[in-house]
Amino acid sequence: MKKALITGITGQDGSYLAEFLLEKGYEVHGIKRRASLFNTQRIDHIYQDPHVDNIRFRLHYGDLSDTSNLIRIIQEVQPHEIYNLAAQSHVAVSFESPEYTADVDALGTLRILEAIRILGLEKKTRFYQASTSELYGLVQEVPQKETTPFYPRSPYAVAKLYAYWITVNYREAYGMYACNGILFNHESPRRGETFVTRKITRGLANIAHGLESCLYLGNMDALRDWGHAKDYVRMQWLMLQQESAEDFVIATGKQYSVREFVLWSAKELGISLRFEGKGVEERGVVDAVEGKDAPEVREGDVIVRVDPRYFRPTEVETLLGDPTRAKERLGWVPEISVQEMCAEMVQEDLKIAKRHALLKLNGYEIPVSLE
Ligand code: NDP
Ligand code: GDR
Repeated sequence: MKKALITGITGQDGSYLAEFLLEKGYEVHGIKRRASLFNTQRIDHIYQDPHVDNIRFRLHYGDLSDTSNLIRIIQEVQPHEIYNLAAQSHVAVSFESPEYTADVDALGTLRILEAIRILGLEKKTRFYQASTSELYGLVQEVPQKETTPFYPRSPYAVAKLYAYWITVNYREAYGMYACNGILFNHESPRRGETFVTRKITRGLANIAHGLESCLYLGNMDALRDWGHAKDYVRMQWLMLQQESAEDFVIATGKQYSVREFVLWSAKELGISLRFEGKGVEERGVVDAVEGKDAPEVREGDVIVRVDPRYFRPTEVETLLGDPTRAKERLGWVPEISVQEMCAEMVQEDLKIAKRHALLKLNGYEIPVSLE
């Protein structure tokens, strides 16, 4: 039986990848950080009781900043495949915590590669590194492909640049099967609440149910190439099944603005939005409300405002990927469109908002944070 070790298993991608590998018959091991709360919501449905025999899913406490811990876990598990998905993954937060981001996202990757080498697993263990379209930052070519020069624009992207190159270096220096998936933004109902798509679907669903009154956003002109996380984890696995390790851009090849994502979400909720003004004056106005899913929004309410607090010191204005190589060599094409994904996210957040609204109606106050 093949064994996989996933760092970042409690995150969006980690949870989908774990599901995918379990379905493929793998024994799946995951590294989970110790936290004061369980923090396993995304994987609770696949959790298996460790007291039972022959389970195929195990969690290990660990942290990418802890070398000895990583060596011990990798020695214990002896994985055929390691998927390094753990990271301080929020670009804006990386400006607040640049050193921590570098430690985890850059050196964390080095620590795993070194552990593989120290343990003499270079020929046994295949390594996948979660690289990112943020490497392109200030874009040098449109669309971005594997050969496009990098120009990182945040401490997060600079840390990931180190991780990208150290992965390439270990492949070349030690003959390891180590590769980078340069993934463009991918989202899902399991997306962290502070990334823009989820912030929008969650915020508007809450507004529709009277739980919040206004959604505050930063740069709504930012352009992104958004895909669905389920499509992207399939590719992460495919990248480790090839004859030799190669780096791939994974994207949809289509680009939309944050503003468009707001409009699709509002439409799915039956709210008609109109934007007015420029910059911080920009407003979203409710024209009309249709359908019973949006009972609390009144005509004329301002429900979207720009808050410069969410602007970044250096912004990545536009990203558009060219997935031709992945299509040709891996036979990979995304199956879920961004509009379908947006609708799915809105519907899932509506369910949560409805539950919260019901609790509120019965006297239980739910704190809602839209950071
Ligand atoms: P998430 O933020 O949802 O998940 C990150 C995971 O990393 C969580 O499980 C988190 O644990 C864990 N983690 C954070 N810090 C540490 C640490 N010090 N030690 C161990 N684990 C840690 O990210 P995604 O699932 O969206 O992304 C997965 C990877 O892909 C990340 O590396 C990200 O940078 C990269 N990426 C993501 C893209 C996207 O659009 N989603 C695009 C391109 C790259 P906890 O739950 O405890 O916080
Ligand atoms: P990104 O994703 O920075 O591309 O990184 P995010 O969803 O945070 O931002 C996308 C764009 O939206 C703009 N934006 C806002 N962003 C947030 N978070 N909150 C806001 O209120 C807001 N308003 C506008 C941003 O300025 C940006 O231009 C994600 C992460 O998953 C990384 O880990 C990953 O590497 C890249 O995608 C590819």
